[in-house]
Amino acid sequence: MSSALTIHHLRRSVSERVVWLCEELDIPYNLKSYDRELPDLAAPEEYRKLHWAGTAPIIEDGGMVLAETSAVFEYILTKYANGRLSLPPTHPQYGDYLFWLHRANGTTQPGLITLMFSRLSGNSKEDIGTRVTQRRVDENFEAMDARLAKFPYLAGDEFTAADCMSVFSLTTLRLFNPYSLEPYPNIVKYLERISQRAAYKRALAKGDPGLEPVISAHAPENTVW
Ligand SMILES: N[C@@H](CCC(=O)N[C@@H](CS)C(=O)NCC(=O)O)C(=O)O
Repeated sequence: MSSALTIHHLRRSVSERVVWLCEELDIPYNLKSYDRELPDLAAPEEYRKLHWAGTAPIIEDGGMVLAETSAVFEYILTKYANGRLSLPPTHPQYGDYLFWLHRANGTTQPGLITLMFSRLSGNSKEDIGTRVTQRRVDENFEAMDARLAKFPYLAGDEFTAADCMSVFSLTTLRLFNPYSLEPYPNIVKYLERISQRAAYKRALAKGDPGLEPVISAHAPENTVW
């Protein structure tokens, strides 16, 4: 079915989150998928021409072209969700919802990417940037694990867009930065629950056919680099 909304999805990338969000919302969209290119696993030129940012995700809606996951999420949630997958300001867990929604792209994902490039550059784990980032990432996972010991989802009792924002950094990203989740049993149980969601399965099947959800506690061995 043709729709006004098009998701330009770079396979094995954060744009997986947008495909999943639309599947959870059950809204119609056109999916255009692209592969990364060697040697840097960058988006292809065709993709980079869509928006000056050149990074996934990019969506089009009517004549509008939008990049940056947080902006894309806000756009889709505001325009198409009719209140679904977010909590209203009157909800007691509204603050938690906002925190985890924004924590994903504000801190978790940039921290993990910094560690990935640090490792690929051969930096010592004792370099100040690596050391400080590793501490922040560890603290982040400890807090996330403690949260998920008390609640089934990051916002709390309900599955929300905060989960759709956060899961990539815990799963597919580990193909690029293969870290272990063994110290965080509640995160691992959470990923098991997430992987059972029909919309998550559909999103991976459509956007990244053949990709097994990276939900095991140990660091994956079949990495991309
Ligand atoms: N903060 C940005 C980060 C986007 C980003 O770095 N996307 C990566 C995929 S995980 C990308 O497009 N890489 C390919 C490239 O830089 O050419 C967002 O969430 O939209």
